[in-house]
Amino acid sequence: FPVQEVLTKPFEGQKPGTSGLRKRVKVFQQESIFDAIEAKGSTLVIGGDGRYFSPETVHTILKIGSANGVDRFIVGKDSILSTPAASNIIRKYKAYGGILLTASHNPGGPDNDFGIKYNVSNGGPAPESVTNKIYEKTKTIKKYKIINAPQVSLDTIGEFAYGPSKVSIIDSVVDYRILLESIFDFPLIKSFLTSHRDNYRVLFDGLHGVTGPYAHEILVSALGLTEKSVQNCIPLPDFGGGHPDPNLTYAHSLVEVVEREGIEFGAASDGDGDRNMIYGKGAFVTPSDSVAIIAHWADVIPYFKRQGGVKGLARSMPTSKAIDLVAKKKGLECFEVPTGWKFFGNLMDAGRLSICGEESFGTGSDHIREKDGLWAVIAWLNIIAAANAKSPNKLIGINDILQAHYETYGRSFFSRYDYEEVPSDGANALVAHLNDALQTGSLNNTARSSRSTSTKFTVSGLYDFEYTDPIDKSVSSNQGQVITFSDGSRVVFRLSGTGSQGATVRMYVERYVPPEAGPSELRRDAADGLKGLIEVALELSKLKAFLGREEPTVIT
Ligand code: VG1
Ligand code: CO
Repeated sequence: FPVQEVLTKPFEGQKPGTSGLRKRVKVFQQESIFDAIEAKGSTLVIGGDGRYFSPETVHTILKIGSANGVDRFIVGKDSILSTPAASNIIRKYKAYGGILLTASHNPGGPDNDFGIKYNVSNGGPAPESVTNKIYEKTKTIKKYKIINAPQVSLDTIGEFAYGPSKVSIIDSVVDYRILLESIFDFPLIKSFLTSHRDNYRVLFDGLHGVTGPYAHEILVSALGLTEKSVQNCIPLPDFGGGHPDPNLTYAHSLVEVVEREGIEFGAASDGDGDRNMIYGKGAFVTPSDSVAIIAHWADVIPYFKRQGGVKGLARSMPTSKAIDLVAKKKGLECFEVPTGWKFFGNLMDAGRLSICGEESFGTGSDHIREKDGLWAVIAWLNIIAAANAKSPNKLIGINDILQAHYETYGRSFFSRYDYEEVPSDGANALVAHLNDALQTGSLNNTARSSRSTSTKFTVSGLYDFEYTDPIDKSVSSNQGQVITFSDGSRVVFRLSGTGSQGATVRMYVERYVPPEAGPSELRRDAADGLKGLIEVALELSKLKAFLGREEPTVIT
């Protein structure tokens, strides 16, 4: 297998975003990962969500990686490894890094998206120092090395020589099951679910993403649920034409069945398995609450007991401050990082962070270095089983857990408006408008009343979020513009870093209501509780005029 050098040229627009590089399949070119890392003599993990173009890309990576001196490739069978499973494999087998073929929840297929995430040896997404280096190489690349090896089959578990390297095809799910079994109280969950087969039903929807086989293994094989408790659990290259994003808009296949059959506990995950949604009949858990609740209940999860308790908590900046209140009550450190899981890794590696989350349906802990969809689902089942063990006479469900939480901590009403694929000019003008207000202070102390609710909101400040990593002191600027109000409410504007077409603007709104407000206030519908603030935010930002959009594409 002689190594050949192939001439090439730089391609534009290869800068990895919030979580890897995402492009339409048709424009996906090549990446310069191997020029930016020291792969020689190393072990690399390869996997992904099984989307269209994945097997072809695995072969390309094997050929280029081998020519660059990679010693061993650990590849998920059929090129499948969920993002959390891959993070676990990298850590468990002490690999140098991993290449994940996924564009997460973006639709797949020949006319949709493909993507590449590169993870480093702690199992987490490459930090900006690494992605910047890769990006620099994409701008100057002139040639790459490749060996001319024949295609190998990815569908049989086993080990074989590949040019100068070795390839191990591994079972995609077994290590992950072992991991979750070591974290949660499986016997407790299993006994609760088996004794409530008829009045506490579970439904998991894989949305034809990568999580299906994992969910089947854990819910059916390990926890003893019936086949009826999982649906859409066969990974498909185009996700069955769907949009594998676990929220109330895109996961309608779950919402429909949960509502129709009155299922008590429903859940879904995204294309690559790192996101989750918890949704039972009439009970939606907003991700910002979900992570706060898991943190509150952490002592029923054996993993955290074994660790000697929870070390610290964290959230991404736009995520609601519900978790901050749990941290305060428990006397724990709480960090606010920019959007993107890569910012949690250093804190975890330094032993200062155990549980964290993002409003975008990402929840996780330091058991790996990625957000973890099924981890969150099983965490919730563990909490529900534990709560019921303490309540022999009344069945405790999702809503009971939520209401009890609000009564203790108060409630942070939270919502996100996404304006997808808007013209870049409009998005930039919106950013400029807010920057101007920031510099001149023109919005400070302006009071606006919402027309429909007549609640008054007074601007108390406006800033551009910048983060200094407490561990390596690296600085990330321009991570979102925040307007704060005198009642503690806040609105955040951010440009998405994961889109593949045009610009996507996200507006995040948060309003806190203390426990004293009483049950009827605390129980309000989120849209209702936020109505006034949203009106004021849209007016102050002039968003509709800048973006030329009346309504957002998605509301979560
Ligand atoms: C979005 C989310 C962010 C998340 C990222 C990757 O990024 O807002 O919270 O970490 O997706 O998730 P952005 O830049 O578009 O807002 V995944 O499951 O798509 O890897
Ligand atoms: Co994802």
